[in-house]
Amino acid sequence: MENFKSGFLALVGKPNAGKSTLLNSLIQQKVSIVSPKPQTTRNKVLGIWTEEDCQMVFVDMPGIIKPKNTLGQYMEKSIDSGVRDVDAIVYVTDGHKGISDEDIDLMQKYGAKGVPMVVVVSKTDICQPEKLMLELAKLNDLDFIKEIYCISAKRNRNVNDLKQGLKKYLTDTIKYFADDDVTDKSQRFLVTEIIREKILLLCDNEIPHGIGVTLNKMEYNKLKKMWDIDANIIVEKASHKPIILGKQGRMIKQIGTYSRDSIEKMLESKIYLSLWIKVKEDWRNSDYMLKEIGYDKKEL
Ligand SMILES: Nc1nc2c(ncn2[C@@H]2O[C@H](COP(=O)(O)OP(=O)(O)OP(=O)(O)O)[C@@H](O)[C@H]2O)c(=O)[nH]1
Ligand SMILES: [Mg+2]
Repeated sequence: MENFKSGFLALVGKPNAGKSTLLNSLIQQKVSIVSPKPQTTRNKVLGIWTEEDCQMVFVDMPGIIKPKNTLGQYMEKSIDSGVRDVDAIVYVTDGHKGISDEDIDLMQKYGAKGVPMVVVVSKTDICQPEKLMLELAKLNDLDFIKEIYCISAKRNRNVNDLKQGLKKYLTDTIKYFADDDVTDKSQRFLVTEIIREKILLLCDNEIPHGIGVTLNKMEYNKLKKMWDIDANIIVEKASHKPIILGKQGRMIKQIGTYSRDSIEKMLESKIYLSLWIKVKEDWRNSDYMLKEIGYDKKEL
């Protein structure tokens, strides 16, 4: 089609800024997991929005942190490769928490890459308007910022304006994905992410950060008309196992119930879910385990 425009738009920012919530809101589908805990997203997740005359590929990134282990280093590399060759960088900041010096430094770092930068101030539904004005004043001298949008992804406020506004940055004419594609991730990946999301939601301490989820089996049982899913929850210390298990198995049961609910909605089918807890000491520094959760050294 003539005048067809396409391109990649990267969502970057500190952990917990609201990038994944924004991604889901932009494409009106849940493909990236969201939680109140920082460092929820670990892998780059694409969210694809296709219209008759354009295709926008949003790249949701892990929040930017100083790496503490091999997983952290992979996450950092994946952000650096993710902002390469994009048409615009969308820097997301949490308007409620406020724009920090670190945010400004990161905007300067990514703004210096020669790629247009758009700043999104998120969570305006919980910001006081007067405070928001003060926050925005911090951006006054940053000439490299092309535009600023104040949005609430949770309430879908201004998200469409942002999407329309981003269309002007698209530079390609190729249709990268089929009309009905919403993400580059497989259903298998999404299943493991949903389970991790529920653990992040239900466990209220540091343990969720040391957790990985892998699949042993995901098969459709034609006779029973349901998916049979068997997954491992990997913990990095033996002492974490009883916490995930909970008193009389209550925690793992709840993780299972919540996960099943969300996975059934995604697959639009009944599922049978088995969860196992496995201890793999220091797995966040193991290349083998990192490959299992989708980080292949060769692809970075
Ligand atoms: N009130 C409000 N909360 C929001 C909004 N957007 C995101 N949140 C909440 O902020 C928290 C973090 O959201 P995420 O989308 O997971 O943040 P993220 O930037 O992807 O975080 P990482 O993946 O850790 O980098 C969650 O509890 C969200 O529900 C918003 O517009 N309004
Ligand atoms: Mg995220």
